[in-house]
Amino acid sequence: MTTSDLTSATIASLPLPSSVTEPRTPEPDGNARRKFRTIWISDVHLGTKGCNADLLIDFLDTTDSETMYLVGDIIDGWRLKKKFYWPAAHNDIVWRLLKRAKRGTRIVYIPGNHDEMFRQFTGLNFGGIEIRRAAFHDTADGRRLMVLHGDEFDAVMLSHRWLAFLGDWAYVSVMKLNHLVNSVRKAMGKPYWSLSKAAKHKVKNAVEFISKYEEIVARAAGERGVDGVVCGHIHTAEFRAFEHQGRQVEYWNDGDWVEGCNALVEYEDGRMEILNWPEEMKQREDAEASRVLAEKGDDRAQEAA
Ligand SMILES: [Mn+2]
Repeated sequence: MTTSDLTSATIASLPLPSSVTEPRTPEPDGNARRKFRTIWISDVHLGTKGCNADLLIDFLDTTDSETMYLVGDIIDGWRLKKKFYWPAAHNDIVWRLLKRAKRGTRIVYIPGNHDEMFRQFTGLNFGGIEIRRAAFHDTADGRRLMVLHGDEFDAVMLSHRWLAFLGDWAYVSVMKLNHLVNSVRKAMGKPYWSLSKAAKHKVKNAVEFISKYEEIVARAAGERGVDGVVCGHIHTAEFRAFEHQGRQVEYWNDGDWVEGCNALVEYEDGRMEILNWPEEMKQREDAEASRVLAEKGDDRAQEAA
């Protein structure tokens, strides 16, 4: 066969794998999507078993926005390097993001520490997805928000991380001690001694760590002179209002898709909200169930008439 035999018909008949052009789970048509001005998601950790890919696919299939920020740790390069794990659903997510950009959503990807290999491409554009080290977002009501992943503050948090480690060490020690003490108590015929005090100590340490992180990030935003900050990294969705030199500074964390499954959204008027996707799905299913029930009720009423 010469090259001239390679007509377009021959090329068209070549068996191309369908996964190249279409996702495993087909994308539903886009008319019924909830429209937002902006969507922020982060800490998806594609390439790990922890990623709740099906929930994220549901989120992507039922929402749309003018702008979308991918606020880091979208792909977990650290884990992928150790062990390759890439199910079809993870491909479907990448496919959907590229498709979204093609449909006209402005997508800004700010790599985090787990996908830092993409930071070298800062300023470039892949399939309509802009790669940035950080970004500034102007809300519809005129607030300026700094958008970054948030690992930038790890060095500042180091002393506090030691505190958290200490808490952990203390907890493990107390557990061991608790076991020993209770063996002795049991031998002496005495009842079990509660662990709750030690557990509370550990929880208190984690809460203090998160609280301190939020404070440090908000202060950095305040020093930059912006109205607020959007970040991810610590897998804890949160809104807090801080005061910095007599001005209000907003702290928004868009959460993660490993534990919480949250997204941060901005409505057309600039109002912002943290969505918990499992809750949103439940509300949608409940609404659907009551709609079906109401229809059945109507049918019965008609039958009776
Ligand atoms: Mn991170």
